[in-house]
Amino acid sequence: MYHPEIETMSRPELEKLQLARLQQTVKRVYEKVPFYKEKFAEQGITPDDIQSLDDVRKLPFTKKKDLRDQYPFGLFAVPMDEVNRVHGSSGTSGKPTVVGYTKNDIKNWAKIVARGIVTAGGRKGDIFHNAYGYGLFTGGLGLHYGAEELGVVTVPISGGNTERQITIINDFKPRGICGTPSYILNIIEQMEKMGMDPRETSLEYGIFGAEPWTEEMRATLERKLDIKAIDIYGLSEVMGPGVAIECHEAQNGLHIAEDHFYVEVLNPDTLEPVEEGQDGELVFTSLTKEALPIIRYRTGDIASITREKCVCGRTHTRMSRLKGRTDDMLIIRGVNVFPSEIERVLLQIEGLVPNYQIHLTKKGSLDNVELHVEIDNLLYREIAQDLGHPMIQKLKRNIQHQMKSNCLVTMDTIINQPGSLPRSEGKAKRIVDRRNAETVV
Ligand code: DLL
Repeated sequence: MYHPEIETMSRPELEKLQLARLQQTVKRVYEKVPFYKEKFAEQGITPDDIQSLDDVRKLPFTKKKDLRDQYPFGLFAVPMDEVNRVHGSSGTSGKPTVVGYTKNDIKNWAKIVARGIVTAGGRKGDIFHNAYGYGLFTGGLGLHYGAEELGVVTVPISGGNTERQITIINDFKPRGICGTPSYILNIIEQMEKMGMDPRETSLEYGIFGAEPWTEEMRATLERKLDIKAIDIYGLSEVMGPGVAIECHEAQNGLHIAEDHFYVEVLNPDTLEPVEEGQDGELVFTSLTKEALPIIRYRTGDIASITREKCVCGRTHTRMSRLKGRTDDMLIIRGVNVFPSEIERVLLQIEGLVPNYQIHLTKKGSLDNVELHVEIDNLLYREIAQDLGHPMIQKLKRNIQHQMKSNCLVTMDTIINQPGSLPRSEGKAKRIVDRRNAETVV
């Protein structure tokens, strides 16, 4: 372990630390951020009302919209000459949400990520291939500073230029790799195209996240690369990568860095806490951040938590793999479907590459799902160009049948030729919403 004394702290000790840090954070935002001062006044509270961790529930929520409304720096709690770096997450509305870090924030973040890399099975001296995008996105620099803090040989390759990535992997022989699962798949596919066996690389572990992925995707990545695939979670508003990460010992839930983040799991409709083990929306309060402390940030991410003992010996609460987001649930003719369920089923069907898109269209006045999949050139080499071939038609019927019986919705399946769906270099775009653009009759 990287910080054994913190990672194995008893719950009462940890809670004591959390309360002290929470009180500091609450005081900081109350004094330094007018937005929070107003919100506290609306709720009729002052920092003195926070006397126990349960008192968190008296505090106001923060939403993505609040960051947008305060664009770019309105929620910062320090003067600009103390801000050392900014990051942003790309928004659909054009402008990113901007987050800021003091020198201390960057130091803490690096330590959290260093701890995370060790939790994932990395160690000092490893060669570490960082294929997360460098830039405003927190992935590249977040992992980079953590890797340097730990003392691994950090290869800042960023995303893209896949052939060069492969040359570097072959030549530098990294033990660890990180990137989005969809981009790593893209690298694997390119290796296969070049006649390489991806299982033959020096890689032993991968740290994957920043986008939804399933256990089935994990199995595919582990099998194809012969590595251990570790799930890492985070979001810019709360810090960036490293808010939680799986341990390589159990690969069963992501340990939340609870000395820095206080987690709640709430029913997104009633905003009441759900029972341990039940799914709900993750809500985080930062405990140590200086430039952008955040109170009860509603992530929109759905997961459950457990405080059961973990085989690795760490005591920090584990969150489940993300089940989805409150805003990505599809309602198709009255049936609720999460995209992750579609991925789960698709990846079990032989003959497809693990790359797909879900297109939402209109059929008359009803929402309709078109599932775009791609056949595996390795399995269907002879007939891959002939999409009318009886074997491919049989595959299509099988997909439709599996979807109907697992997701309870009929989905039009469009089989595409090998290599024709877009490949990801960062976060994959799995959902294409064409509902307002056209009407398919
Ligand atoms: O994606 C931070 C990050 C970078 C995490 C690298 C892990 C690795 P944002 O761009 O702000 O930050 O996007 C945050 O991405 O609210 C989730 O919906 C999603 N997400 C992040 N990690 C995972 C994961 C980074 N492991 C949003 N599984 C979050 C599923 C994830 N979704």
